Amino acid sequence: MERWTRKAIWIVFFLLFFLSVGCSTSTNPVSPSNLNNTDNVALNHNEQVQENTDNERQIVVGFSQLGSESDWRNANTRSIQDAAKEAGIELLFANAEQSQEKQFEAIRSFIEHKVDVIAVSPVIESGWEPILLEAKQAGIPVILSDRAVQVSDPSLYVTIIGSDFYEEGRKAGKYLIDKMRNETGPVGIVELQGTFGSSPSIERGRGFRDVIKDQENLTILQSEPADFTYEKGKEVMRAFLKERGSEIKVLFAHNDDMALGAIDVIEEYGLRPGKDIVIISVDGTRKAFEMMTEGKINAVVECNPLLGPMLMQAVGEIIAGRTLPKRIVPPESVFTEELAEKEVGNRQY
Ligand code: GZL
Repeated sequence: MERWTRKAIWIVFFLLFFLSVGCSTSTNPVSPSNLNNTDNVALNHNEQVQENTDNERQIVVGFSQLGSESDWRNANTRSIQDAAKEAGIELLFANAEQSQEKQFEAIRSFIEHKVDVIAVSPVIESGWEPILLEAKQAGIPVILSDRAVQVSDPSLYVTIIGSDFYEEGRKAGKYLIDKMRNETGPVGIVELQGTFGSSPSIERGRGFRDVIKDQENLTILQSEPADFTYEKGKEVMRAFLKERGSEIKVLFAHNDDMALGAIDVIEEYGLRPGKDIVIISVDGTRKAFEMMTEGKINAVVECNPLLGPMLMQAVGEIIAGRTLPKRIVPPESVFTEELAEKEVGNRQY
């Protein structure tokens, strides 16, 4: 073989070698030193994903939704499904219908499927350490959507995208103090709690109590879980009226569906919701705004279910190997009956 031919072959070989090395190394913009160990999980996983993504593989997110108990929940599901589609992300969706065990099963199936990111809206706060450890050991980052978990090791999830439920409870309490500022007599309150053991129920109740605790005329007569549903709200409010009747001057409902159920039984009982019984609710669904325009609900503390775009943005940040804040809180407000007419047409859920 001619000398110059051999030289040409070597040159081509070295060119091909350096070209192949150059395009396969994924460069992460974030150095491992400034990541905590969850982010390291994300980083290690991202190197794998980065190589896959180089080959144009679609990102896959496994999402364990807790149920379909309320208008808020259904709007939350639609928002996440629509945002995944918009972002070109494949969403594996599992509805647990209020069962934590089904959420664990769904997460195990996501791990087996080797999804890129797991998102979960935890039905209750407790019991999450083991399954979140399984996800971490599999190198799959977890994002909490909507509700929180109680874990000793916060590195078990990358971030939580959800409302400040404690602040929502405080807003409800502040509204009530202002609403009752001219009331001298005792003001009996009943409270429809959400799902027992869930972070919104625990925190809304805590925030509400912290704000009203020094108001001598405000007394919580009864407080029971009603699972964030319309039917259970009717059932528990009916029991409250049977036991406490006209002592009840205020209802604090942890969500609109329970408030709507309570309104129906208050009217059956012969009292006027929003007048004989002041009603404060949480979420801000269109139905609640319609009740406010009719004067049957006095105030709604908004809780934003439209978390889909923020969730998919967070997925993108993780895949790119960037770190995220430990908490992402959506914008939300408080609406009173005076504002309802103007706002009802703007409601997206
Ligand atoms: C709050 C969410 C709650 C809503 C309810 O972020 O978890 O669950 O307030 C829903 O309507 O059922």
